[in-house]
Amino acid sequence: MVFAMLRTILCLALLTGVPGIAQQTGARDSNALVLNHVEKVGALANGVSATISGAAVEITALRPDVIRIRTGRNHMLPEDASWAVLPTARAARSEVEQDSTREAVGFHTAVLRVLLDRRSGMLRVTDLAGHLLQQDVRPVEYHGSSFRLYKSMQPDEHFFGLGDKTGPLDRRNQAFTDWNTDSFGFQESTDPIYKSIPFFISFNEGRALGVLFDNTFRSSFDFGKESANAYSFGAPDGPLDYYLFYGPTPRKVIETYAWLTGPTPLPPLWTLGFQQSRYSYYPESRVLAVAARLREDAIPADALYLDIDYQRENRPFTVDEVRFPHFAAMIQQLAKEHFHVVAITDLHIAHPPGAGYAPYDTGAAGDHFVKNPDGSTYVAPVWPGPAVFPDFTQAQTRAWWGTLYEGFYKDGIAGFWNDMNEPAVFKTPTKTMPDTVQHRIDEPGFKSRTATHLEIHNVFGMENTRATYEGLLKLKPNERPFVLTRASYAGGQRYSATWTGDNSSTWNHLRMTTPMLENLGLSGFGMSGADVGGFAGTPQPDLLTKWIQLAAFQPIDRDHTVKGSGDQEPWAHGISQESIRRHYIEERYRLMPYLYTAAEEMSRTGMPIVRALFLDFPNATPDGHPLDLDAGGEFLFGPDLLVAPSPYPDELDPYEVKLPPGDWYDYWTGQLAARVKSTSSRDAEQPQLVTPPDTQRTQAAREITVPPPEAKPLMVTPTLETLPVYVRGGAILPIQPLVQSTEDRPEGPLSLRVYVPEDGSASKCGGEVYLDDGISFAFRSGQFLRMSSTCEVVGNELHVHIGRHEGSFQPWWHDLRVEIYGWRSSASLATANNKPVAESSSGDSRFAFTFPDPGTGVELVVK
Ligand code: NBV
Repeated sequence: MVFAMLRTILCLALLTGVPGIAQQTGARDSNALVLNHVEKVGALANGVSATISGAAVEITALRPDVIRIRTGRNHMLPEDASWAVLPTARAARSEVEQDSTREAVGFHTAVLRVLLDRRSGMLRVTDLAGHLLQQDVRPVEYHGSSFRLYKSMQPDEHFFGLGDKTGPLDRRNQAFTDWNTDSFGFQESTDPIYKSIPFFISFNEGRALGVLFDNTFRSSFDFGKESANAYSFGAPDGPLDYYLFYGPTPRKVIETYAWLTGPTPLPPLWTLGFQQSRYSYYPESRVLAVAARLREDAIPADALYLDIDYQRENRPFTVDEVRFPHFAAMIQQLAKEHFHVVAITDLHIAHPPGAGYAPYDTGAAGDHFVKNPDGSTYVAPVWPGPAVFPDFTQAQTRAWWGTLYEGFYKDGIAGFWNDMNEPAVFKTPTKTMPDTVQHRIDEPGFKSRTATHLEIHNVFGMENTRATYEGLLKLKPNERPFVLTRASYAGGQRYSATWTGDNSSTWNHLRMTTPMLENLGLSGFGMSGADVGGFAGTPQPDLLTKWIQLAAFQPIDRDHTVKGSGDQEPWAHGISQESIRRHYIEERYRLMPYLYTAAEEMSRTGMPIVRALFLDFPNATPDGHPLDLDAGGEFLFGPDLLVAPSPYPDELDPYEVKLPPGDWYDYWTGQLAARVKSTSSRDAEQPQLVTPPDTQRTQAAREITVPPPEAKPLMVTPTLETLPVYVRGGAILPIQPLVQSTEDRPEGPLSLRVYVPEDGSASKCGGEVYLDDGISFAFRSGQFLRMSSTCEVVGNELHVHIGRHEGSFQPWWHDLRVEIYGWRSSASLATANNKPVAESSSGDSRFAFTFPDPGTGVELVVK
């Protein structure tokens, strides 16, 4: 005790020697501690340890490109524990070379150099070429349990991530708080909202660094709002524990984040279909009528949602048998029509003791509910009235929660929706539990202990979804669970897909959808969507149409709306609107092989389906700034499609589309839309548009003279019917015949659309298709199909090499139809494995050849 006091006095004395810090930390704060005096250092095989101003510090390399920094007051490192980071990643070790000198303590790996200045305690991280990646601008400061880290911010440094927080894609000049919050009616500046994902990417001069600040308390981030040349993050309590991981490409950072926190699992195929929801469809006859209308109107669809009104008195895991007298039969009926039903199962369990309500009775018997500080059960009002809340941070409580799904899962409900799990509580100004509520922790790495709600709040939703996911897995071990959540934390993508919560039926919310989904994707949640048409309010007809168009290119495509709003199904507002909407939903189904292949890539690498442009094109500008900053609401959908909605969707004024370097084809017409040249041989190149689409519309790519006389911007004039989509030259897109549900077997060939790249080289032309049964884990034991293709211009010939089928899964197709775009118009002769094939059709912009797929590979040569 005396020792601690002396140390504090010593620290305060030292403060006076550091200009500026004394005022900022408040010299009268007896609990303040500035980590500016390196007292002891030790070399570790994988890093360094130090004592700085009485605090224990450990900096270690998990891999050559990943370092972890942990600090704790009073000579004690925080627990080596995490809800976010996988135990395998935390246990990883990489040997380092020590670099300590008289001035600095540090080490380097094969990728990174880490230096801790002995005089100031400040940390500097560079790559081995000396590029600055992160640098403290002030020593770490504690005030009691709270602390904050200040890092220098470069003039052109940009920040991405933090999940679906509102505002522009780039987080620079803004500040955010992580505190999961039920935010009905949120707007563009509302913060915090539902999720806390304390992970961001710094992107500076084309180099990306990932930062995961693994602290579940009410953390906050400031990206240059407080100070023009610093960004900062901190928390009021909890561990100072963060990970830095280097790209330099943003793709690498994303892949490393997936290594640290786990990728999104491969979703069931049906979850990529169109989903129709409302708060709430009831009674039973209405649900069946919606299903029937979707089929009658030939609007492809895969899922229907049951919101809270299917339950008896809003009690989770019950069914209102007056509204749904034949619940199980209804689900089976819908299954026959190839609809999957997703049911909401909120976490708040009704609290009617002695009423024979099994979820409460079994939960109370097992002591599974969170408590007040005096040991009594915490009871608070939510949908069912007085409710209790499972203690999801305990393994045995999660196991019990999982058993509650048994009946519904057996009835055939295909997916489950975990809403209100911030957790939302009614009739309280904080909209959640009191800070003092007690949670019990039972988790490897953590001591078994109780924690207050302040620590658990932000992971409560994620642990709710974990309990659901793991419970479903236990009930049907060979079926991929589908869980949709509103709240979560870093790593929550392992258990659930997510949506952006209660958005509104306004044009601005349509516009906000894209940056929200892009940042979610950059933050691990690649399986995400926003309520199509908007939740609060009723969309105008054109707004719903534009929204359905955009959502056809979102990972989760779910039309959903609030109670009492006007109709929001695709047929609302008459036949002409419906037919535009149908056309886009149909296109999503044609693209299903492409979309599912992108989802499979995501499940291995973490690369999201909706991607910010800088993720795939980090060097598209001369100064390395992200191209997205110039490109309005554009985004990539999978690796090869670029969607370019109007940045002002409610206006029909022409707008400029900025495309990354390369050839870009109009997805709808197949014609070359633009050839964007890189202007220098440097890596960081300024894209320059050289092929205005209007002058070259009918010509195939290879006939275009390069360079054309002048660079004109690609201007697009929006109409209600159109959403510009471009295909990357060099892509080979897999497309299937139209179906009404992912359960229907497509009839006809698999089409491979080959978009010949300008230089025709095989290295730039390729594509893949992945397929499996869409539902089980059989793919893990080889029952999948992967087929890779490339194309190459060889003299006057185009060679399309279609790879053999890898894996044992039998596809639905027998024939392949290769469509070729951007090839000279006289082509009509082709051979497949040396046998002549007739041209099956040709149009303005394409030639097509259909032939059997032997599964062992095909060499198609077009002359
Ligand atoms: O369960 C009802 C709604 C649901 O439809 C919505 O998607 C959630 O975000 N839920 C919120 C509860 C209250 C909404 C006002």
